[in-house]
Amino acid sequence: MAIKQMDSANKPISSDGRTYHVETRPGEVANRIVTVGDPQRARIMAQQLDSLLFEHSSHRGFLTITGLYRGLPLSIVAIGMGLSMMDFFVRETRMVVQGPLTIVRFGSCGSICDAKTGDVIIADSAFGINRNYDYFDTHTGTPYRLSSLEASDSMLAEHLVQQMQEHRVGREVVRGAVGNADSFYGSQGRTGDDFYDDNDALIPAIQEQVPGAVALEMESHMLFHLARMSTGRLNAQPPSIRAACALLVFADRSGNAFISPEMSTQMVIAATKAVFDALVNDSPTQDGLHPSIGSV
Ligand code: R1P
Ligand code: URA
Repeated sequence: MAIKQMDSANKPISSDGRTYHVETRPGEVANRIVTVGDPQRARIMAQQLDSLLFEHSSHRGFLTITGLYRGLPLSIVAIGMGLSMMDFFVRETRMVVQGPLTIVRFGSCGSICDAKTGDVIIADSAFGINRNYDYFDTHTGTPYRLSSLEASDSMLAEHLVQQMQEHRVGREVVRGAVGNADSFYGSQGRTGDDFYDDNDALIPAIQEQVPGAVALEMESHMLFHLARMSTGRLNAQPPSIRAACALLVFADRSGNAFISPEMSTQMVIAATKAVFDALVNDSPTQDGLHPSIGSV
């Protein structure tokens, strides 16, 4: 798609009403959203919607698919990877959807607890793991900074646990705190000789400093933080966004194992209805799709 003229620098919206990066506009995105990293995962999940209403791939790599599930509008948005992509997605989606938003991140992670590949992790909370750039010059402080915990929406997380168990997804459903790293490599404690990362002690430090830390990934803390900040002003109530996160264990960091492509696809297929059902069984949200949206 050709890049469109934007109407402002503060909140760029194109002449046809689309946000600059995600490229959706009012009426195209549902109040219930599943966000994933991998667009292929979004397409596999979309096959379990009852009908498709809308699909758009943005020039910056966001894929939005909206359809009906059990008669209710539901969107799946693939965002790619990392904190910035989650930030673009949450903020630009907030610009185009009216009323409360309920967002479930359905992603993959590396386990730093007993959970093995094929298990499911539900985040009760998330914390940030950020590279301390100054440390690499000054050697003062620590090479990585851990933030305090940011809670998920407890009711939504509970629905995810129940649905994963009801749909018998994975061997075990494990709950705990998820570390949201700013890299797949250095700040998740992956070691090697190409870069100076000083991260040999990172995973043990996380396990010591964050009791209940179960997994590492790259978006959940940003999602939970923005959800809590979705009040607009300090201490205003209530937030307009509620968020939770379900993760498939792709990497077992203590056992040094990685999931097979076949098993990861099977698990996505098995978990899709659990994630959808958790969203539609959650407290009713306003349904704000534009009536002009037809079938795709
Ligand atoms: C890294 O491989 C990616 O996988 C995880 C991480 O958070 C990161 O985005 O999640 P997704 O599978 O949802 O992308
Ligand atoms: N995603 C991550 O961010 N880390 C892992 O180890 C596996 C998936």
